[in-house]
Amino acid sequence: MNKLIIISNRLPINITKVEGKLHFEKSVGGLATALSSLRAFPKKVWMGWPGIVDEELNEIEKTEIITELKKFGCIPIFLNQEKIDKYYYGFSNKTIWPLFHYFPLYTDYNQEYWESYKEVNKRFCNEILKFAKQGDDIWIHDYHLMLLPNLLREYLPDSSIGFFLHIPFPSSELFRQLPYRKEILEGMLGADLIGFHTYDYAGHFNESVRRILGYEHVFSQINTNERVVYSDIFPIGINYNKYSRAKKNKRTKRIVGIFRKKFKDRKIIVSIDRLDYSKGIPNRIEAYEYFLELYPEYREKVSLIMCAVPSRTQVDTYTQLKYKVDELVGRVNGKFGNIHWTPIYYLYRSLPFEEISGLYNLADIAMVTPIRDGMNLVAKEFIAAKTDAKGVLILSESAGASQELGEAVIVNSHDKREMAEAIKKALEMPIEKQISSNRLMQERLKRYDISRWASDFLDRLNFVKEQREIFKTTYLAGKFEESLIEDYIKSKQRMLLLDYDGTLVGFYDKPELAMPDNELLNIIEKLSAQKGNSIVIISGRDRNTMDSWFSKLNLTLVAEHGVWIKDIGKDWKTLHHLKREWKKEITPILELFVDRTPLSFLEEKDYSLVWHYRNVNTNLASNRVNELKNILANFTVNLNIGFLEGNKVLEIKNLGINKGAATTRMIRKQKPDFILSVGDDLTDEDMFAVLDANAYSIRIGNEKSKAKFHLKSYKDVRVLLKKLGDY
Ligand code: GDG
Repeated sequence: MNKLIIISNRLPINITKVEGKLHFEKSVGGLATALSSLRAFPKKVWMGWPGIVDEELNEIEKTEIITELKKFGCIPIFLNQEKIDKYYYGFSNKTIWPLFHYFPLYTDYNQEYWESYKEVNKRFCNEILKFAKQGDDIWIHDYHLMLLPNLLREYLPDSSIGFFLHIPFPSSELFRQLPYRKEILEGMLGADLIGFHTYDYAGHFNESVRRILGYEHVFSQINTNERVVYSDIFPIGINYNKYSRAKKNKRTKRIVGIFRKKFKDRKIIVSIDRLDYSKGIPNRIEAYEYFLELYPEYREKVSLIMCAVPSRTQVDTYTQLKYKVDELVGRVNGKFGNIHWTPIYYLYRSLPFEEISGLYNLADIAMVTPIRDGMNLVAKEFIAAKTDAKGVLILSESAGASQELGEAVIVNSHDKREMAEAIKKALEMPIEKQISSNRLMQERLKRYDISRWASDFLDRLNFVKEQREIFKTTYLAGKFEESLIEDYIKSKQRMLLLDYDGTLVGFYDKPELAMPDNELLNIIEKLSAQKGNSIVIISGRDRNTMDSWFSKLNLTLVAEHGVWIKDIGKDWKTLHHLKREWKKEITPILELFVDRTPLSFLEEKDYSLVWHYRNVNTNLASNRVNELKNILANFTVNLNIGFLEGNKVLEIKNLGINKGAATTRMIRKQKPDFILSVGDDLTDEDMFAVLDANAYSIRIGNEKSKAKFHLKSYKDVRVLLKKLGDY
C-alpha cells in the first residue's frame, strides 16, 4: 500500500534537553492534529528537522531521537548550526519571508544563504529517498522547501507530489526581484498540485510562472511543456471544536474568572501574534494610541492585552522590532496610564493554550491587523471561541483570512485613523449585529475546519493523479523502444510521419534559424534511402519553405497542415476545393493586431493566415489571443473558416483541413505495415487520432495526448531516428 509522506522544515514534536536528558512532547499545532486523523492514509510518516542542532547531540542521543520519534510516526533530518543559520535564519527568514510579505527593504540577497538553501533542500531529498517508494504520496509544506518538489520528481516520477505554501505569494512585480526566481519556480513546479490560501496568491504565482518561465496557464493548469501542474486554493482552517469547546475546559473557565474579576466592566481588546514585523504590531499600538487621543471618553474604560510570542530572535530585524514595541508600549502607558488603569498589558512570552483561549473568551474585541499574513489563524480562533457569538473582530484586509471573514470590521493596517475608528465602531456595535456577523463566520469556519482542509488538499492531489493516469502517455524507452525497433525491422512497407517545428528541430526566436541542420538532413537522407521507407514531413509550414528545405530529398511533403501534398518527384497538389476570398476580410484585422502587439507578426500562406506571437510579452499575448478569438468568432461561421491554436501561433484556415485528413489519405494509398508518427502540438493530435492501434504515435512533452508514447524533446526524436536509420 502507498504511504503518505509529509515533509516540513520542523517536525510536529518538541524536543528539549533538560539536564542532559531528552524530553519529547507532541506539538498541539492544528496541522499535526488534522493529519493524524486522515483515515484515507493509514500509513503515514512525517519527515523534518527535529529542532535541535547536531552540535548539541552526540551519537547516542541521535539514536534515541530516531527511536523515540518513530513512536510518533516521525523521521528526523538532522542539521548542524551552520545550516540552520544560513538556510533557516538566512535564506528562509531573511530573504524569502520579507520578500513574500512585501518588505523588500528587509530582504537580504546573500549567495551563501542561497547555496545553503539548495544544499539543505538536496539533503531533504536524499533523506526522503531512503524511505519513499515509487507511487507514495508526498505532501511538502512551506517556503523552506520550495526546491524540493522538483528534486524529488526526478527520482519519483510516478509519485503524486503536493506542495502547500503557508505564506503569501507576492505579486510578480515583487517576486521577480529575487535573483533565484527561476530556480524557485522550477522547484515548485516539480509538484503535481501547488496549494495557496487565497485566489490572489495563486494568481500571483501563475502570473510569475507565465512572465518568468513563459509557461501558460488555463483554469489553474500550468503547462510546463513536459507536464501539467495544477495550482489551487485551500484556505487553511482551524481545529474548530478545540476552540469552541474551550469555554467548558476547567482551567480556561478559572482563568476567565480571574481576568473578569480583575477587569470588571472594562472593555478588553486582545492582540496575539508572534513578534514579527509582518504582523503590524507597531501600527496597531499607534492606532490604539490615536483612538485614546481622539476619544478621551474611552480612557480607563478599555485595555489592550497584547501577547507577543518571541520569534526568530537571532534575526536583526526582529530584535529591532522588539525595541520598537517596548518603546511604543512604554510611550502609550506613560502618556495615558494612571494608578488605576493600564492602557496596554504587554506579555512578551508564549502562553499556554488555556490562557490563550481564556483571552479569546474574555475579549470584547480582537485586533488582528497584520501588514501581510498568509492566512492568520488567530482571527479564526477568536471567532470559534465565541460560543455566545458576542465580540468583534477587527481584521486587516491584507490577511488571507479577510477573504473568508468578510463580516468582520475590515481595515487597512496602514491607516491609523481607520483603525482608531474601527475600535470605536467595535465598542459601540449593537449586540444583535455582533451575533449575526459572528454566527455567519462560525458556520463557515466549522464547515471548512483543519481536517476538511487537509482531506480536501489530498483529495485534489488524488484527482490530479487520476487525471494523469487517464491521459498518460508512456515514455518511449526500454522495452517500448525495443518493440518499436523490432516491428520496424520486421516490416516491409513503412511510413514515418514527422511533424517539423518542435519535433525535428527546436523553437527559435527567429524563424529563419529553424532551417534543417546537417545532422537532421543526414538522418532523414539515411532513413529515406532504406528500402520500403516512405518518409513524410507533415507540417504547418508553407509550400515554398518546405520546397526550399527538402526538395533535394526523397520525401513526401505535406504543407499547411494538409492543404498541400507533394509526393516524391511530383508537383504540389490539393484535394480540397478551397476558398481564399475570406483572407481579404481577415487580413486587416490581423494587421491591426500586429500593429498593436509589438514583436508579433503575420504569416500568409496559400490557404491560411497565421498570427505568430512567440516573442510577445506573455501577459499581453494571452490578452490579445483571447481578444482576437472573440473577434474571429463573429466571422468564422459565415466564412466557413476556423482557427487552430498551435505553439504560440494562432492559425486561421478553412474548416475541415487538418493533418488527420492528409494522413488518412496517405495511409489508404500506401497501405504501410508499420507507422510511426511524431508531433509536438495540438495540430498533431488530429494525426494521432486517425491512426489504428498498431501504429506508434509519439508526442513531445508529457501532456494530455492521443499519442501512445512521449519523448522529452526533438533531440530524443533524432536519437530514435538515428537508431532506425542504422538498420
Ligand atoms: C503561518 C503564516 C498562516 C500564538 N501565540 C501563542 C499561541 N499562538 C498560536 C495561535 C495560532 C498560531 O500560534 C499562529 O498562527 P498564525 O496563522 O496567526 O501565524 P504564523 O505563525 O505566522 O503562521 C500564517 C499559518 O502559517 C498557517 O498556514 O495562517 O499566515 O504566517 O494558532 O493561536 N499559542 C499558544 N501560546 C501563545 O502564546 N499556545
